[in-house]
Amino acid sequence: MPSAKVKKLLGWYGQMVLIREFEDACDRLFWEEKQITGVYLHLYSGHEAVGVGALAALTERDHVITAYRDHGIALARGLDVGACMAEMMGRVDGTSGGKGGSMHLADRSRNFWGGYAIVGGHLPLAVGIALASQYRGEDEVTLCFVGDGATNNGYFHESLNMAAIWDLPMVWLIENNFVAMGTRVEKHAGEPELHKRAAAYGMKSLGRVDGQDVQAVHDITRQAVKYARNKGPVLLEALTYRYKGHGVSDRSYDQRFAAELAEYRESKDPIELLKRKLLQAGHADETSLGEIEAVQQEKVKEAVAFAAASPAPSEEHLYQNVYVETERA
Ligand SMILES: Cc1ncc(C[n+]2csc(CCOP(=O)(O)OP(=O)(O)O)c2C)c(N)n1
Repeated sequence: MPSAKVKKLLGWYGQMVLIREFEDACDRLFWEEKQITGVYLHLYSGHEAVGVGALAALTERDHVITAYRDHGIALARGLDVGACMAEMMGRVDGTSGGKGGSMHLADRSRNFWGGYAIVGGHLPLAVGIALASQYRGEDEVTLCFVGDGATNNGYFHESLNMAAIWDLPMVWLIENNFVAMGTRVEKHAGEPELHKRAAAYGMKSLGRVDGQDVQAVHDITRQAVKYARNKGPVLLEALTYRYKGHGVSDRSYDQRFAAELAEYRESKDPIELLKRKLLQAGHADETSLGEIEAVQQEKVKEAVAFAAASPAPSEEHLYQNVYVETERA
């Protein structure tokens, strides 16, 4: 029987493979099979260790919110794979009834608040969620993922400032993949060491972590969550790498960043790094990891079949969740 620690690592391996497989399927469903349509599809491939490592540091009662690169975070939070895929395809069984699409996965039952398209727009919402926890005296932490580009948005300043002055129980986790659409962090940020921004708000910073190392991300996020639960907000920065273009409309990323992409894929891939660690420590062999991979591939296959069989929302759905129904006195 594997120890609890090994079980945890194997679980993370499975989650990371699930995310990679899910994103590969989305890519295929968009470009080849044309079952995912529209102009927005931002894949999480390459970032897996950040989402998986960080979310493993939360309890179920904690809250999670992110931007539009949300598939991997939704899956790591345990959202139903079929419902996520149905949302991608705009089907009624999707997490948002098929009306949100790729950028708007959400599930209140898991305290996963989405999925937001406006850069930085979810940061004030994160403050609101954490303020509600504090106001109600609930022992909950809000984890907010932030893109490197989003740190230059006015929302970032206002939200971190408010979190600091109100001592809100929150963790701000910057996923620095070095590029905002196509602009490198050194070109878009006056201070490219983004974790240093905490100083401007008198906020606790835990500095930078290697976002390709799932264990390292987990350890530092655990520390951050503990601090946030007892003392107040924390900022930390994970260095990671995006394998695909900004979204499906970004067609030249592969050529522009070819050398760096190859380097990450060959020697810094988060899944391969964990695989190597498991093999070297004798915690797993190729066969047992292959079995885990096959289970995740099957899950994605079933999710695609489930989504394909789900109908599109009807005209009546168009009017649902638009206005709050209230009783008139
Ligand atoms: C307020 C606003 N400005 C601009 C955009 C267009 N836009 C979409 S994503 C993006 C870049 C954000 O990059 P980053 O925060 O680093 O996230 P990443 O895509 O790397 O995950 C921009 C400028 C937008 N959606 N919202």
